[in-house]
Amino acid sequence: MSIRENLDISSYLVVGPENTLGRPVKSIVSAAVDAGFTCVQIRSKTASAREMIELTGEAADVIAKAGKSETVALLVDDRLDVVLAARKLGIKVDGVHVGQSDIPPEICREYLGEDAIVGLSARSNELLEYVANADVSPIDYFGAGPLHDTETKKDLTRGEDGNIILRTFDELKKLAKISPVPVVVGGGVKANDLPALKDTGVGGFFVVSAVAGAENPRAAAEELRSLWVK
Ligand code: TZP
Ligand code: MG
Repeated sequence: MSIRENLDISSYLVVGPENTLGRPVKSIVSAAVDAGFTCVQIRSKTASAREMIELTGEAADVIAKAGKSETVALLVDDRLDVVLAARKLGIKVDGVHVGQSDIPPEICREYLGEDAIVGLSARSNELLEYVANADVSPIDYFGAGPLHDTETKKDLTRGEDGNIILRTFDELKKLAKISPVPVVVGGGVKANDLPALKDTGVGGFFVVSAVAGAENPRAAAEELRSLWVK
């Protein structure tokens, strides 16, 4: 079975060099993978293409050394070019995650092929209506958020009142019911959110700071993972 068919978005680490308090990205990836995280996304708004390729290669090595290349998916945020270049260099990278203003998912699918994973951030305003009507044929999952305000993403969508649009657990419950593809939720997610988040029926959580910014990333990842699977 391909990793696409095996896709498990239940515990999803998003990480780049700006999130790790100076520690190597690969050490954070290693902590999460050992703790049982199921997806890793390399995301950086500061790294060059070359650095992104290198970080992706390091993450792929960590996942391979853990014997999890067929079960833990490795994606890159935004950068279809980085995924294509990494693949050319022989790096096992499984797909791309794009947002509403990035390369359209159907184009990512065309370049990456049927076995790749393509994730899409759902629109923030009128989320339920958007997801109910979206063409999900090129994508494997929706990312939705934020649950809370977060320093990690600066361009969060604001409503007419000027406040950041946050997701409620009620809304996520409805979203989980109507979405034709699994939904992974993030944005300020911490361990104490997980019981209620799991109750909504969504497919999983994604975190940056709760692991990459933790004093002990391994212990933090283990706590998050065990709260999700219990
Ligand atoms: N997309 C929506 S919120 C977010 C992304 C990438 C950042 C989440 O980071 P954190 O540190 O877990 O709040
Ligand atoms: Mg993006």
